[in-house]
Amino acid sequence: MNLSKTALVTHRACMDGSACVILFLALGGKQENVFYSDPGANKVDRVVKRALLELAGPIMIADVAISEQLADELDDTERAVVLLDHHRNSVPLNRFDWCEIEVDNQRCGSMMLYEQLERTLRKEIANLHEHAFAHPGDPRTQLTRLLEYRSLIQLVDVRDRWVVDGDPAAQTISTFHIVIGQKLFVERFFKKPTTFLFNEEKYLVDMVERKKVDYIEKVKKHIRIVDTESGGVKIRVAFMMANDHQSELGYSVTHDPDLDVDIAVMVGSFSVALRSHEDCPVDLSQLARLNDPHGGGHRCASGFSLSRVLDGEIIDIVKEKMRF
Ligand SMILES: [Mn+2]
Repeated sequence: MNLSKTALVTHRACMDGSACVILFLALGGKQENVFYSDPGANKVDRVVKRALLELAGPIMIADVAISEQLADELDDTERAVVLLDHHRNSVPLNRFDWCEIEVDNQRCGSMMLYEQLERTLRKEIANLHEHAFAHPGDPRTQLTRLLEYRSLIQLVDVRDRWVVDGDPAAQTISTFHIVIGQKLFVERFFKKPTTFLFNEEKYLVDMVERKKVDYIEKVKKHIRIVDTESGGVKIRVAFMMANDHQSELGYSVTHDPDLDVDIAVMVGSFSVALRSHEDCPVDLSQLARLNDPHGGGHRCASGFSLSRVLDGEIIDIVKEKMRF
C-alpha cells in the first residue's frame, strides 16, 4: 500500500483524529499531507476542498464528514475518496459506496480506519508472489507496523465512544492527549507505539488528573438545574460553565444520583457541549442541530456553537452591555 500521495483529513484536537494520523504516518503517509478540521460538514467541506486543490492523489477522510452536496460532487469525479465516520449526522452519506458510516456507533473513527487498512493489507499479502522480498512499502512490513497499534486504537475506541465499563487505561491515555496536545501525541506514538506511559509521562498525567478532580467539583457547585421537556418527553437538564474536561464533567453530572439529571449542558467560551445519561431518550445530535444547523455529534455526546444561541459572540455581547 502506497500512501505517499494520499491526503488525510481528520478531526482536529481529538484523540480519535490523532490516532488516525498515527496510523496514516505509520504506513507511509506524509505529515505534510495531513489536514485537520473541526467537526461540522461546512468546516470539513472547506478543508477537503483545500486538500483537493493542493494534492492530486487519493483522499481519506476519517472521523469527520463532508456535506451530502460535496459528496454528490465528488461522486461525479474520478478522484479516489474514502470516508469513514461514526458521527450520527453523517449516516445519510452511507448511500455512497465510498462512504462507510457506523450507524450505531459500534466503532470509533480510528478503529474503522485500522480495520480497513488491515483488510486492504491482508488482501495485498494474499496476492503477493510467495518469494517476494520484503521491503519498506511491502504489505507484510506494513501489516506488522499496523498491528503494533492495536492496543492504542482499542483504548482510543473505548474512550471515544465512552464505553462505560471500558479499560481505565483509556482514561489515562486521554488525559495524556490533553496534556501534550495533538501534535506531540502523534509524534510520541509514531515513534513508540507502546501504550505504557514512561515515568515522566505518568507524572504529567497524575498532575492533570488531580487538578481535574478539583475542577469538576468546583464546576458542579455552580450548576443550574431546569426541569423541562423535549419532543414531548420530560427531562431534567443541568447547566454549567465549563471549557475543560467536558466529557468527564458531563459523565460525572449525568451519573450523580444526588443531581438525577438526564442532560448536562456545558457552556464554554465558544461552544456548548451536551452529554446525556445512556438512558436519556433524547438524541443529542438532533438537539444540537435544533440549536445550530452546523451542530451535531452522537446520541449521547454532541455540541454546537455558542454564538448561535446568543445571536452573537459573547465578547461582543459584553462589549455592548458593559457600562462605563
Ligand atoms: Mn471519533
